[in-house]
Amino acid sequence: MIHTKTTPLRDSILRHLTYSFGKDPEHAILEDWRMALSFAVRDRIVDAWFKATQKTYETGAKRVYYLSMEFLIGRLLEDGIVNLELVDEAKSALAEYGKDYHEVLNDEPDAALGNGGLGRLAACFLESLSTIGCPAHGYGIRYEHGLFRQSFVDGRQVEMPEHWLEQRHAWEFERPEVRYRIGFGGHVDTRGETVRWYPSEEVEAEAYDTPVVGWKGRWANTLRLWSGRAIHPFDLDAFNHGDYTRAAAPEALARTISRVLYPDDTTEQGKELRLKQEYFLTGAALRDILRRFNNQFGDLRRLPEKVSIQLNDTHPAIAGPELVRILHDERGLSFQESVEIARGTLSYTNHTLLPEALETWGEGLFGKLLPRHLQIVDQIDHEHAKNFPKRTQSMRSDNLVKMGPLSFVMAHHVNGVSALHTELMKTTVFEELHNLHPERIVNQTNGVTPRRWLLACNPRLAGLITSSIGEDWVDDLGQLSKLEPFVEDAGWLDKYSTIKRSNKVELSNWMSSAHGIHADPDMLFDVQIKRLHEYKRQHLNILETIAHWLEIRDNPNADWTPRLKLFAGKAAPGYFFAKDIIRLINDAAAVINSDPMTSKFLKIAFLPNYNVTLAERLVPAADLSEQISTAGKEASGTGNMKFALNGAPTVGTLDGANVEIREHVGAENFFLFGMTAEQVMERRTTEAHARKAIEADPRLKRALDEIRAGRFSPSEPGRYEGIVSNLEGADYFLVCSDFTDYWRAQREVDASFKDTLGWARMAALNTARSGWFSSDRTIRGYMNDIWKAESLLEK
Ligand code: NBY
Repeated sequence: MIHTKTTPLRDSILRHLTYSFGKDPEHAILEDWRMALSFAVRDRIVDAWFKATQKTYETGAKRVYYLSMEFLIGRLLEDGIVNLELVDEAKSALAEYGKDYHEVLNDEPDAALGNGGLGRLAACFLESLSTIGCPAHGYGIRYEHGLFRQSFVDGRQVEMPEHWLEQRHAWEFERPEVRYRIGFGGHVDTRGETVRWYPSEEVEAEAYDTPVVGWKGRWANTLRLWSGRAIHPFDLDAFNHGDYTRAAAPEALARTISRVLYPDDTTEQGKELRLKQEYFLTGAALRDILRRFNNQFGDLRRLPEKVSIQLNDTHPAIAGPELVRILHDERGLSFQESVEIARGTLSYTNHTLLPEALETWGEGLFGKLLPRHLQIVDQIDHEHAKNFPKRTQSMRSDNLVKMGPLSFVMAHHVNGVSALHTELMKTTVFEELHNLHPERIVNQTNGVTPRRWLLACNPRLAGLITSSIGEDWVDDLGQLSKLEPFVEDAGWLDKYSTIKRSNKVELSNWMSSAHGIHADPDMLFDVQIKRLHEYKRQHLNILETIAHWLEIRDNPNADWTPRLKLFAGKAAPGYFFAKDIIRLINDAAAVINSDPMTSKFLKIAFLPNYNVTLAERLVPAADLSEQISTAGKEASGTGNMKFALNGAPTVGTLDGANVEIREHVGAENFFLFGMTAEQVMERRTTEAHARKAIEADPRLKRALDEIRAGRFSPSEPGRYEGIVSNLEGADYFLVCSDFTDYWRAQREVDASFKDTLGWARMAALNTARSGWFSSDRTIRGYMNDIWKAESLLEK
C-alpha cells in the first residue's frame, strides 16, 4: 500500500502496528503505539523527501552542507506531526484506539546529541533550511550515548550514561551501502610531485539518514550521521586460537569513535579521541559530498559554484586541509588551486571568544594522527605568511595547531552569531586576521525555529496568535508585529494572561507529579536554564536570591512579590566550580523552601536533567527570563530568544543577542542591568574590585557571610569557601561588581509584576516584537551573504 495523503492516519497506524511491529491493538505496549504513529508520520515525510531530492537533482541547484559535531535535535515525533499539520488527526486517531496523544509523545527518547546552544542552533537551522526549501544536508556523528543524564544526590550533580538508542528509534534509515574508510596515523610518501598518505589504522564510517521536514511538508532535507564500525569486524584467527577478547577487539575499537559525545561545552581538552572524532566526521562528510558532486557535475573547479560547506565552530576545521589533500594529492590539482577551491567552498561560524574554548592541538598528537594534514597546514601557513609576514595570530605557533586561525584562513566568510559578538571578534581573537582580510567577517545573528519554539511547545499562545492575525506568522515570523494593536485591548490581554497562567498550571502539575515539587502558579516564575558556567553567572542569581530571602525575613509582613526561582542545567563533569554552584543552589533551596516565614514569597527549584524536552515545558510557562552573563562573554544566546517569543521579558545584561532583543522589544520592556562589555574590561583593571563592591553593598556582604558561615551547609560550614573566596578575590566574571544593579533590576521586576495588566502588555509586546529572531531569518542571511544558495520552493 502506498501511503499517500489520502490514507487516513488511523489506518496507517494500525497497518504499521500490525505489519511493521507484529502486534495487535490488544497486545501493543506504549512503545509500539509510539513507533506505529511515528512510522505513519514518517511515511508522509518520506514522500516530501523524495520530491525534494528529485527537484534538487533536476535543477542542478547549489547544495549547502552543515558540518557539526553536535545536533541537539530532541524529540522528533511532535515536530513531524506539527509541521505536517496532523495534530488533530493524530489525537483523534489515537483516541479511537484508547490511547492518549501526549502519553504517546512522551514515550519518545530525547536525542541529546549536543551540549547546548551550538548543537540546538544546528537543529533549528536544519528545520529552517527545510521550511525555506534550501537544498541542504546536515553531517554529524551518530553518538551511541548523547549528553550524560543528570541527577542530584544530596544536592550534588551525579552523571549517568545516556542511552537514547536503547528504546526503538523511529527516524533513521541505515545506509549500509554508504560507507567510507577513514584512516589515521601511518606515514607520508613523497616521490617528486606525488605525495601520498598511507594510514596505519582505518575505520569505516557508515551513514544513517534522518529526514528533516519543514513547515507544511513542502520540503525535507537530510541529517546524515556517521557511525563507526570495523573494516574487519572479527578476528577469526584470534577466535580460532581461543582468544575471544582479541577476536572482538577490532570492532570494539572502531566503535569507540562514535561511542559518546564529549560533554565539555567550553574548556578545550585536546584529547586524542576527540581529534579522531573530528576527522572521522569531516573525512566521511567530504568523501560523500565529493562523490555526490562528481556524479552530478564532475569538474572540481566548479565546486565553489555548486557546494557550500559551513563549519559549525572549529570542530570540523580539519575540512580545510583534508579538502586540499584530496584535491591536490588524490586529484592532482596544484596546491595553490586546491587551496583556492577549498576556500571558495568553506565558511566558518565562531561561537565563542572565551580563550579556554578555542581549539588547539599539540603538533605531536596532530602529526601522529594526521601526518599529511600537518604538512598541509604548515604549507598553508607558509603561503599565507608570504603575503602577510607579520603574524601574531598564526595557526602554527607555540608548537600547536590552532584551529581558529586555520579556519579563518581557509574560509571565504567567517561569521559571528550576534552583532556585539561579531564586533568583538574583529577587535580581539581575530583582530590581526581581520585587518588582513577586512571583508571576511560578517554577522549572522542567531535565531530559533518558531515551529518547535512556539507553535508546538505553546499551542495555547499559538492559537491566540492565529485567531488574531491568521496563520501566516508560522513561516513569516515578522508578522507577529500585527499583534501590536491588540496589546491595547484589555480583553485580548486578558486572554494572553490566561494562557500564560494555564501554561504555569500545566508546568506546576508536571513538576509536582514528576519531581514532587509544589509550586503556586500565582507566583512570578523566574527561570534560568542553560549550561552551568561561571560566565553565565548562576551564582549571581542565587546570591541575589539569598539576599532577597534575608530581606524578607527582616520584614516578613511587607507586600513582597511572590517568586519561584527555577533553575536547570548541566555542568561539565570535570568543571568542579560549576558543580559547586549547583550544590549551593540545591542547598539554599533546601533551607529557604522550608522556612515558614518566607515560603509564601520565595521558593527555589533546580530541576534535574535539563534537555530540549524540559525546555519545551519551561519556556511557555516563564514570566521572567534570566540572561545575566558578564557582558562580552555570551556570544549570542538562543534561550533568550525563546523566552521573549513566548512572552517572558528579560532581566539581562548588554551581552550577545540580548542587545538586539532589547532593541526590538523596546527598552521599556526589558530589565537591563550591569556593566557594558567595555566597562567590564575597564573594571577588571580596578584594584580589588570585588572587595570594593562588597564593602559598598551590605546586602551582598550579608549573603556572602551567611554562605561562608554554613547557613546552607550546617554539617560542613566550609563547603562553599571556594566560591566565596573566589568572589571576594579575583571574581573574574564580576559577580560582585554587577550585584547591586542586578538587585535594583529585580526590585523593578517585583514592582512591575504587581501591575497585572501592565505586565501582560509587556509580555505581549515581547511576543509581538520577537519575529526577527526566527531562524528562518538567520538562514536567509546565510543563503544571501555567505552561501549564495537559493530556495527551490520560491521558483
Ligand atoms: O553557541 C554557544 C554560545 O555559548 C552561545 O552564546 C550561542 O548562542 C550558541 C549558538 O551560537 N556555544 C556552545 O554551545 N558551545 C558548545 O556547546 C561547545 C561544545 C563543544 C565544544 C566547545 C563548545 N568543544 O570544544 O568540544
